[in-house]
Amino acid sequence: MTTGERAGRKDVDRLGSLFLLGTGLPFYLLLGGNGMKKVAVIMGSDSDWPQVKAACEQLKAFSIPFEAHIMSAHRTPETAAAFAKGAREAGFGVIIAAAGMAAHLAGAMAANTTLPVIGIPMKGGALDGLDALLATVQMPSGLPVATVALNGAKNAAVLAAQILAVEDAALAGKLDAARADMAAQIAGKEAKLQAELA
Ligand code: RP5
Repeated sequence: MTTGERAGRKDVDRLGSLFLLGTGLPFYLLLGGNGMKKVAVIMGSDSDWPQVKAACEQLKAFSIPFEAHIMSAHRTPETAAAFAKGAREAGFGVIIAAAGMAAHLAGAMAANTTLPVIGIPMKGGALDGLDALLATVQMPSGLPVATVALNGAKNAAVLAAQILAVEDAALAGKLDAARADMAAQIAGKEAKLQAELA
């Protein structure tokens, strides 16, 4: 295991400790949740965590309650299917699923729930993620997976927030504020460029 993988594993362990602290009310208080639906962040391996943690950071920034778990469409198929089948009942509103190579995790989640599923194809392996991208995005008709870019963990979290914000005006306000921040940053960069050209 590389140093990066070890660091990622520690973060996953710390997240695991958070879940132990409270699967109910204390967990919501800890992450600033307000009763809104939770987001599930599922990854196929701990080797995905260094990239996937950006989704968790973005969810935290929006104060969206979430759980992160490692489960695999191939290595732990029963666990993954059971999680997806019980996700709505467990209070989840969106599932994010990240996997690389023969990336069937998001599709396996979608096969077992009608909650919206967002797939993150992970870069890596002999084909450097093209295989994961196609496996995640090319779902059969009637079973969609909303697929973000390779390693697009942050966008997966933003899309999950946008889905939850359909019924949550406060969260919609946070999304508007984030857009305004982005526009202000671009305006600053444009001003800097024009100053340099003048
Ligand atoms: C996928 O295989 C995982 O999601 C990961 O992206 C990839 C490699 O997994 P490890 O061999 O590093 O556990 O299932």
